[in-house]
Amino acid sequence: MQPSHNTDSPCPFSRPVSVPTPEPEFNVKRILQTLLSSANDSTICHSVIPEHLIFQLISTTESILKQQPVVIDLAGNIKICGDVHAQFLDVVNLFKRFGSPDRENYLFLGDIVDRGPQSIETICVLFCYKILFPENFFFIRGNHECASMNATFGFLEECLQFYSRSLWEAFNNCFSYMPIAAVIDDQILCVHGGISGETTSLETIRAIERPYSELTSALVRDLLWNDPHPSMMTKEPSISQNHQLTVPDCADDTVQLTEPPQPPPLFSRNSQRGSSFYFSEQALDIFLTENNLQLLVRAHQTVARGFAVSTNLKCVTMFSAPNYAGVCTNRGGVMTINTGMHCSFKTFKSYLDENKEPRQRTGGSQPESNTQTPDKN
Ligand SMILES: [Mn+2]
Repeated sequence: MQPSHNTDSPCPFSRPVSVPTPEPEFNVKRILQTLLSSANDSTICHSVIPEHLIFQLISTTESILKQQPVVIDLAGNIKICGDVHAQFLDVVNLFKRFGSPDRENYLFLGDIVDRGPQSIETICVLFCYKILFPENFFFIRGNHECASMNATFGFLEECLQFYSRSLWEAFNNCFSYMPIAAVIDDQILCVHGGISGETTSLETIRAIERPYSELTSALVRDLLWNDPHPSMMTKEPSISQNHQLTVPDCADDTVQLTEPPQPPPLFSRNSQRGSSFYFSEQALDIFLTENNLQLLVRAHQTVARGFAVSTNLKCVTMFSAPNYAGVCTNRGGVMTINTGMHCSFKTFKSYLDENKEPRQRTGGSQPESNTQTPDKN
């Protein structure tokens, strides 16, 4: 399929991806249209896609993921989104507001499922776009694209309620082939969590073999789970609809930093999350320098403005689930990287914020409300 993008493909793969010849009934455009139409209703529509077609969405997506590397190299001209956490209406709204994936290039930084009300519809829409535009639409894996997490935080429950356990298992098998990182124009590293104390080499990350699991690899777990040390995220830029940050022009940053008495160690235990680590500004400097990179873009943490820039301008956190879990007042953020590595940020309110009418549920019995404390993304 030839995408109608008005920009060059962000994916400089030498070989085009081949999409398997679909069975006659398996019409991805029609499935996508059904999903998008269901978001127009005033009700939450579950089960709008028959299960056998979702199995085909999964197997087709998986075959594409297997043809692309575990670290994807992309060109500029791309929009980057953080966690969306099953907030299907907000994802559809995001595409309406910032451009449909049939025209714009996208990279989602994982945590697509769990927490919110519509994991299945959200991941299916992203899989449809991946199949339709395999070299222009991308996502990497978050810690919730792991069975150990999504068995507990909503996805399994939704699969059992509206489909089956075997569908949940097929999704998770597919997730184990998701890329774990992206590199944009050889300058910007994108992961869900952060860098790892296991390696300072991007080549080691490129060598991760699939299928892979966070349960068997400390490196994978770190990339999915780690956070920047709080000392480097204390200054957020003043909020605006279109904050401008030029990368890599960091040389004349004139912010006066008060040095803490003891800089944090390169990696330290994150007592809030329990089993993951903070990486320090110095650790990030070492990783970026050794790999000739300028910037880390990651997700994984709720940030009030939808995006947060570190004090040294070398770490950006994106979060794209506005009004997260219905209990936070945060906005969602979208980062745009243009050619020339010019980065800009835009924010958006939640669909529910703009449409105050509460939605009714159809398509199955009432699921239990999802009110887990949204502290661990
Ligand atoms: Mn996360």
